[in-house]
Amino acid sequence: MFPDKLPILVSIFNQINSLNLLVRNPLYLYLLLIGSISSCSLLPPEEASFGYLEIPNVSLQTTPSAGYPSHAIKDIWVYADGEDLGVYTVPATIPVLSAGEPKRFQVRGGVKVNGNNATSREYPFYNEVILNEVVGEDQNISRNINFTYKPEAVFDLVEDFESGNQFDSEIDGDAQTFVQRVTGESPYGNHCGYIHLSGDNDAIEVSHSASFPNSNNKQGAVFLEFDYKCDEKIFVGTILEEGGLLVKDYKILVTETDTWKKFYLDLTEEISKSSVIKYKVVFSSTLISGGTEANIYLDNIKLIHF
Ligand SMILES: [Ca+2]
Ligand SMILES: [Ca+2]
Repeated sequence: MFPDKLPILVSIFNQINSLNLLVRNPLYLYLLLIGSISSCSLLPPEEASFGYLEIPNVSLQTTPSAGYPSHAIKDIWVYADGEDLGVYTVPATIPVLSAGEPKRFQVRGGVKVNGNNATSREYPFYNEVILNEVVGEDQNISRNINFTYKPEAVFDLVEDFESGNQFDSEIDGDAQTFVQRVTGESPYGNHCGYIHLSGDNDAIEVSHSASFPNSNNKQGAVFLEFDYKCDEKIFVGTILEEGGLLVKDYKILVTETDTWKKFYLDLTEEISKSSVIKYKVVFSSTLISGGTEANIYLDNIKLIHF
């Protein structure tokens, strides 16, 4: 490839020697640039050699302290030797230029945040996966990706309802509405949390027992993950201790779904503030007028920061 480009390089070098002319005459610089661009485009197209890196599937592996490995990694962010190759929906086929050369691929997990399905974000708590590969010309290399949580990720809360239930802090004042552990309803293990609303017991507002000190948070990203299935809307927010006051604020409304989904709620702005002394998260739901009952299932509620 290089010998073919040599005449072009020599030509550009000769033209750069006419620097005085360039400085005096911007039109000449413009013509030179146009000429150089056209010269490059004259290279025969067969010089570009492609191979393909295929990622058919991604998974998540967790240690026991990080709970059940449920995830909703829909996309991957891919880099090769530090160069951004773009965002690809899984299963992904990534064209790789300069086939035949060893490359170091960095693959990062992308998720939809705050219910916004239009954009993907690199999830800050998943390790990137490194693949050192030589993708030959016209070759397809297939690799499944197994993500893990970063060791520096701190889990304030991992509630999988398998051996208990930390969401027992009653706020709404109606003891008949609460999170109960149920069996056989969750695809993630044997148990999940269940909220039933009906009749006069039409509202729930509930939090977990422990409040977490912000002194333990490096004030980077903070996310709440949870799996859910519900036939009534759920509000999710924070209860923050700031300046001697408890401030409750709802951040997001989660809509109904008849299949289990995973939500990634970004609480960085709310919790990673120096004014926050302690924090909790809060779930709430109210039966819409005319509704007779609501069924809300929750599992794998994880509150994570650095
Ligand atoms: Ca569970
Ligand atoms: Ca209640």
